[in-house]
Amino acid sequence: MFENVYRLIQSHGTIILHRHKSPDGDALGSQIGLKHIILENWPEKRVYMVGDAAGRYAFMEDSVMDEVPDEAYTGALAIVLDTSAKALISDGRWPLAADTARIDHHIFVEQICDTEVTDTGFESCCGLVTQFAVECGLRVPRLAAQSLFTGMVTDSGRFRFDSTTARTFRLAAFLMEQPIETNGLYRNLYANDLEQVRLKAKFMEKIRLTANGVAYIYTTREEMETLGADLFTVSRGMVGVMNDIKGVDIWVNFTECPEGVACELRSVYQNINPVAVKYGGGGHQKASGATVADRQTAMAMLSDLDEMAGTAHE
Ligand SMILES: [Mn+2]
Repeated sequence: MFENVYRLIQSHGTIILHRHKSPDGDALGSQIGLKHIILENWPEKRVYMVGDAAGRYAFMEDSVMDEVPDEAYTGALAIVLDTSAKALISDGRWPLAADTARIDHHIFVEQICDTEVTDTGFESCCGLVTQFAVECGLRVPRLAAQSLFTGMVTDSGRFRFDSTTARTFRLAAFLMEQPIETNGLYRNLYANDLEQVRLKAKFMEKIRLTANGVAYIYTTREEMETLGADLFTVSRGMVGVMNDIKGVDIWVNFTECPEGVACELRSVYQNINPVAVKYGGGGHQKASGATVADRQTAMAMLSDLDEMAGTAHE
């Protein structure tokens, strides 16, 4: 599957690694991981990582991006990782490279590079990069293994999401041949600020249930002003307080915002995406979002979800 990518890497002295904007653990993990696999196996090559800053993943080792002049792209190979669309690539200079390649696990949107390896059967792009190393018999040094493992963990919800397969564990086991530090990794990923823990406690108190057991939280604009937290922190950040409640298989977080009401929908078994789409939103089968005009529309969405919860999923 990776013969062409292997040949491209082998035939270029300079390789510049791109990934999507606002990087997550998988984007950075595949970038850092591939960099150190290349350097370990071809020490004479120059490998650069470009893109916006690591943000909340700045704890990852070697996650500071390189300052690369335009001239570096002349004759170089650019590899785009973990990105499904051109508009999402961080650092738009990738077409300046002599050759381009992409490794990705998202649903196919468009062709971006001359050579592409995309496979939605992988839980993460890090899984694909690990598969590349295994298939090509490349050495994977500790730092590469640590980075790739991080991306596998974050994109698979710590090996919990449906995308997790036997292969995921085989590749994770291969990476764990290296001395990966998991305790510190999980601490960095899951430890919250005390302030955030207190905010979560407030939101747990706000959980309500519909007749058929859909959990929901509704936060008004007045409450938002008192909380002093931004929309993302409340809407995306607090929907998780309804995770893992026995008997609750569908839940939704409503947050009033200047555009109306932000809705974050989640489910364990059922496909709630059509409900999000019906109200002008989108996303995935078990995690979707929409912004509706007002409280009344939000409540109409809630009753649609309640109706769905009333029908057995088996
Ligand atoms: Mn990914």
